Amino acid sequence: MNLTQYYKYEYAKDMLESELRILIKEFERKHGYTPVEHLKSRMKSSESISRKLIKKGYEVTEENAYKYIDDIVGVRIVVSFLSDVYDVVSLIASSTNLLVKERKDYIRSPKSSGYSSYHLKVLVPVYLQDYVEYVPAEIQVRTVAMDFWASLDHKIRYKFQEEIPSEVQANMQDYALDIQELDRKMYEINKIMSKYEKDLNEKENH
Ligand code: 0O2
Repeated sequence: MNLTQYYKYEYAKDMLESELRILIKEFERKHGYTPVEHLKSRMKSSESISRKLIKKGYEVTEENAYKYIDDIVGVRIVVSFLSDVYDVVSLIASSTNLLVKERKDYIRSPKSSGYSSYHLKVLVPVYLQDYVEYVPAEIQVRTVAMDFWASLDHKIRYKFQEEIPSEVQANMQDYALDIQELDRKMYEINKIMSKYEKDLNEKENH
Protein backbone atom coordinates (compact mmCIF):
# COMPACT_ATOMS: atom_id res chain seq x y z
CA MET A 1 0.00 0.00 0.00
CA ASN A 2 1.23 3.50 -0.89
CA LEU A 3 1.49 4.94 2.63
CA THR A 4 2.12 8.53 1.53
CA GLN A 5 -1.09 8.51 -0.47
CA TYR A 6 -3.02 6.80 2.35
CA TYR A 7 -1.86 9.42 4.89
CA LYS A 8 -2.97 12.23 2.58
CA TYR A 9 -6.47 10.71 2.58
CA GLU A 10 -6.36 10.31 6.38
CA TYR A 11 -5.39 14.00 6.73
CA ALA A 12 -8.19 14.94 4.34
CA LYS A 13 -10.70 12.98 6.45
CA ASP A 14 -9.58 14.77 9.64
CA MET A 15 -9.50 18.15 7.94
CA LEU A 16 -13.00 17.65 6.45
CA GLU A 17 -14.52 16.46 9.73
CA SER A 18 -13.03 19.37 11.62
CA GLU A 19 -14.15 21.93 8.99
CA LEU A 20 -17.71 20.54 9.11
CA ARG A 21 -17.81 20.55 12.92
CA ILE A 22 -16.69 24.21 12.95
CA LEU A 23 -19.33 25.17 10.36
CA ILE A 24 -22.04 23.43 12.42
CA LYS A 25 -20.89 25.10 15.67
CA GLU A 26 -21.04 28.49 13.90
CA PHE A 27 -24.58 27.68 12.69
CA GLU A 28 -25.58 26.74 16.27
CA ARG A 29 -24.14 29.96 17.64
CA LYS A 30 -25.95 32.05 15.04
CA HIS A 31 -29.35 30.32 15.08
CA GLY A 32 -29.53 29.04 18.65
CA TYR A 33 -30.20 25.42 17.75
CA THR A 34 -28.37 22.49 16.21
CA PRO A 35 -29.80 20.85 13.08
CA VAL A 36 -27.37 17.92 13.40
CA GLU A 37 -28.13 14.70 15.29
CA HIS A 38 -24.72 13.17 14.52
CA LEU A 39 -21.76 13.29 12.17
CA LYS A 40 -19.46 10.40 11.33
CA SER A 41 -16.43 10.17 9.06
CA ARG A 42 -14.84 7.04 7.67
CA MET A 43 -12.24 5.69 5.26
CA LYS A 44 -13.80 3.28 2.75
CA SER A 45 -12.77 -0.31 3.47
CA SER A 46 -10.54 -2.05 0.91
CA GLU A 47 -13.33 -4.63 0.42
CA SER A 48 -15.80 -1.90 -0.48
CA ILE A 49 -13.24 -0.21 -2.78
CA SER A 50 -12.64 -3.51 -4.63
CA ARG A 51 -16.39 -4.13 -4.98
CA LYS A 52 -16.92 -0.64 -6.41
CA LEU A 53 -13.98 -0.95 -8.86
CA ILE A 54 -15.36 -4.27 -10.14
CA LYS A 55 -18.86 -2.77 -10.46
CA LYS A 56 -17.42 0.12 -12.49
CA GLY A 57 -15.48 -2.33 -14.71
CA TYR A 58 -11.97 -1.47 -13.53
CA GLU A 59 -9.17 -3.77 -12.52
CA VAL A 60 -8.69 -3.88 -8.76
CA THR A 61 -5.41 -2.00 -8.29
CA GLU A 62 -4.36 0.65 -5.82
CA GLU A 63 -3.73 3.09 -8.66
CA ASN A 64 -7.28 2.61 -9.98
CA ALA A 65 -8.71 3.05 -6.47
CA TYR A 66 -7.18 6.53 -6.15
CA LYS A 67 -8.00 7.35 -9.76
CA TYR A 68 -11.64 6.21 -10.00
CA ILE A 69 -13.08 6.06 -6.48
CA ASP A 70 -13.94 9.46 -5.15
CA ASP A 71 -15.55 8.45 -1.88
CA ILE A 72 -12.56 6.83 -0.16
CA VAL A 73 -13.04 9.65 2.35
CA GLY A 74 -16.66 9.95 3.44
CA VAL A 75 -18.65 11.90 5.97
CA ARG A 76 -22.27 11.29 6.88
CA ILE A 77 -24.29 14.02 8.55
CA VAL A 78 -27.60 12.96 10.06
CA VAL A 79 -30.06 15.78 10.75
CA SER A 80 -33.45 16.05 12.45
CA PHE A 81 -35.80 17.55 9.85
CA LEU A 82 -36.02 17.74 6.04
CA SER A 83 -35.39 21.49 6.07
CA ASP A 84 -32.20 20.87 8.08
CA VAL A 85 -30.78 18.87 5.14
CA TYR A 86 -30.92 21.95 2.91
CA ASP A 87 -29.62 24.27 5.67
CA VAL A 88 -26.61 21.98 6.15
CA VAL A 89 -26.03 21.74 2.38
CA SER A 90 -26.01 25.56 2.12
CA LEU A 91 -23.63 25.70 5.06
CA ILE A 92 -21.21 23.33 3.33
CA ALA A 93 -21.48 25.26 0.06
CA SER A 94 -20.61 28.45 1.94
CA SER A 95 -17.27 27.04 3.16
CA THR A 96 -14.29 28.86 1.73
CA ASN A 97 -12.07 25.86 2.49
CA LEU A 98 -13.96 23.21 0.53
CA LEU A 99 -14.56 23.02 -3.22
CA VAL A 100 -17.96 21.59 -4.10
CA LYS A 101 -17.54 19.61 -7.32
CA GLU A 102 -20.93 17.95 -7.65
CA ARG A 103 -24.30 17.72 -5.89
CA LYS A 104 -26.86 14.92 -6.15
CA ASP A 105 -30.26 15.44 -4.59
CA TYR A 106 -31.61 11.93 -4.05
CA ILE A 107 -34.30 13.45 -1.81
CA ARG A 108 -36.06 15.31 -4.62
CA SER A 109 -35.21 12.40 -6.99
CA PRO A 110 -34.81 9.19 -4.96
CA LYS A 111 -32.91 6.24 -6.49
CA SER A 112 -34.94 3.34 -7.89
CA SER A 113 -34.16 1.34 -4.73
CA GLY A 114 -35.98 4.03 -2.72
CA TYR A 115 -32.68 5.43 -1.36
CA SER A 116 -32.79 9.10 -0.50
CA SER A 117 -30.06 11.41 0.80
CA TYR A 118 -28.27 14.54 -0.41
CA HIS A 119 -24.76 13.86 -1.72
CA LEU A 120 -21.97 16.39 -2.21
CA LYS A 121 -18.69 15.52 -3.88
CA VAL A 122 -16.04 17.88 -2.56
CA LEU A 123 -12.31 18.50 -2.82
CA VAL A 124 -10.50 18.90 0.49
CA PRO A 125 -7.21 20.83 0.57
CA VAL A 126 -4.39 19.00 2.32
CA TYR A 127 -1.54 21.34 3.21
CA LEU A 128 1.72 19.45 2.72
CA GLN A 129 5.19 20.82 3.34
CA ASP A 130 5.62 22.60 0.02
CA TYR A 131 2.34 22.23 -1.83
CA VAL A 132 -1.42 21.83 -1.45
CA GLU A 133 -3.11 18.71 -2.71
CA TYR A 134 -6.87 18.45 -3.23
CA VAL A 135 -8.29 15.12 -2.07
CA PRO A 136 -11.80 14.02 -3.17
CA ALA A 137 -14.44 13.16 -0.59
CA GLU A 138 -18.17 12.49 -0.40
CA ILE A 139 -20.54 14.05 2.12
CA GLN A 140 -23.94 12.42 2.62
CA VAL A 141 -26.63 14.48 4.36
CA ARG A 142 -29.85 12.77 5.43
CA THR A 143 -32.57 12.80 8.08
CA VAL A 144 -32.74 10.27 10.93
CA ALA A 145 -35.59 8.51 9.12
CA MET A 146 -33.60 8.24 5.85
CA ASP A 147 -30.62 7.00 7.82
CA PHE A 148 -32.71 4.28 9.47
CA TRP A 149 -33.91 3.06 6.05
CA ALA A 150 -30.45 3.27 4.41
CA SER A 151 -28.72 1.38 7.24
CA LEU A 152 -31.14 -1.54 7.04
CA ASP A 153 -31.08 -1.47 3.22
CA HIS A 154 -27.26 -1.60 3.35
CA LYS A 155 -27.43 -4.68 5.61
CA ILE A 156 -29.89 -6.37 3.24
CA ARG A 157 -27.71 -5.60 0.19
CA TYR A 158 -24.62 -6.91 1.96
CA LYS A 159 -26.44 -10.12 2.94
CA PHE A 160 -27.77 -10.80 -0.57
CA GLN A 161 -24.63 -9.53 -2.39
CA GLU A 162 -26.82 -7.05 -4.35
CA GLU A 163 -29.08 -9.91 -5.71
CA ILE A 164 -32.00 -8.90 -3.55
CA PRO A 165 -35.21 -11.00 -3.87
CA SER A 166 -37.85 -8.95 -5.74
CA GLU A 167 -40.31 -9.24 -2.85
CA VAL A 168 -37.78 -7.69 -0.44
CA GLN A 169 -36.92 -5.01 -3.00
CA ALA A 170 -40.59 -4.09 -3.49
CA ASN A 171 -41.16 -3.92 0.28
CA MET A 172 -38.12 -1.68 0.74
CA GLN A 173 -39.42 0.66 -1.99
CA ASP A 174 -42.78 0.85 -0.15
CA TYR A 175 -41.08 1.51 3.18
CA ALA A 176 -39.00 4.27 1.55
CA LEU A 177 -42.31 5.97 0.65
CA ASP A 178 -43.47 5.55 4.27
CA ILE A 179 -40.23 7.18 5.39
CA GLN A 180 -40.78 10.09 2.97
CA GLU A 181 -44.28 10.60 4.34
CA LEU A 182 -43.03 10.46 7.94
CA ASP A 183 -40.31 13.03 7.18
CA ARG A 184 -42.93 15.32 5.65
CA LYS A 185 -45.18 14.99 8.73
CA MET A 186 -42.26 15.65 11.08
CA TYR A 187 -41.37 18.72 9.01
CA GLU A 188 -44.94 20.01 9.51
CA ILE A 189 -44.65 19.37 13.27
CA ASN A 190 -41.40 21.33 13.30
CA LYS A 191 -43.09 24.26 11.52
CA ILE A 192 -45.88 24.29 14.14
CA MET A 193 -43.31 24.12 16.94
CA SER A 194 -41.32 27.04 15.47
CA LYS A 195 -44.44 29.18 15.13
CA TYR A 196 -45.50 28.33 18.69
CA GLU A 197 -42.04 29.29 19.99
CA LYS A 198 -42.06 32.57 18.01
CA ASP A 199 -45.54 33.53 19.30
CA LEU A 200 -44.49 32.75 22.87
CA ASN A 201 -41.35 34.91 22.56
CA GLU A 202 -43.39 37.78 21.13
CA LYS A 203 -45.89 37.52 24.03
CA GLU A 204 -43.05 37.54 26.57
CA ASN A 205 -41.50 40.64 24.96
CA HIS A 206 -44.72 42.66 25.20
P1 0O2 B 1 -20.82 2.05 0.73
O1 0O2 B 1 -20.43 0.70 1.19
O2 0O2 B 1 -22.00 2.62 1.46
O3 0O2 B 1 -19.67 3.02 0.72
P2 0O2 B 1 -21.00 6.25 -9.07
O4 0O2 B 1 -19.73 6.60 -9.72
O5 0O2 B 1 -22.16 7.14 -9.48
O6 0O2 B 1 -21.35 4.79 -9.01
P3 0O2 B 1 -21.33 7.47 -6.64
O7 0O2 B 1 -21.52 8.81 -7.26
O8 0O2 B 1 -20.51 7.46 -5.39
O9 0O2 B 1 -20.67 6.49 -7.58
O10 0O2 B 1 -22.74 6.79 -6.43
P4 0O2 B 1 -23.97 7.30 -5.64
O11 0O2 B 1 -25.01 6.32 -5.94
O12 0O2 B 1 -24.25 8.74 -5.89
O13 0O2 B 1 -23.53 7.17 -4.10
C1 0O2 B 1 -22.93 6.04 -3.66
C2 0O2 B 1 -23.17 5.86 -2.18
O14 0O2 B 1 -24.51 6.22 -1.80
C3 0O2 B 1 -23.07 4.38 -1.83
O15 0O2 B 1 -21.71 4.08 -1.60
C4 0O2 B 1 -23.96 4.26 -0.61
O16 0O2 B 1 -23.29 4.72 0.55
C5 0O2 B 1 -25.07 5.22 -0.94
N1 0O2 B 1 -26.14 4.56 -1.71
C6 0O2 B 1 -26.45 4.74 -3.01
N2 0O2 B 1 -27.51 3.99 -3.36
C7 0O2 B 1 -27.88 3.31 -2.25
C8 0O2 B 1 -28.95 2.38 -1.97
O17 0O2 B 1 -29.76 2.01 -2.83
N3 0O2 B 1 -29.00 1.88 -0.70
C9 0O2 B 1 -28.12 2.28 0.28
N4 0O2 B 1 -28.26 1.74 1.49
N5 0O2 B 1 -27.11 3.14 0.04
C10 0O2 B 1 -27.00 3.66 -1.19
P5 0O2 B 1 -21.16 2.66 -2.02
O18 0O2 B 1 -19.73 2.81 -2.33
O19 0O2 B 1 -22.01 2.07 -3.09
O20 0O2 B 1 -21.33 1.80 -0.76
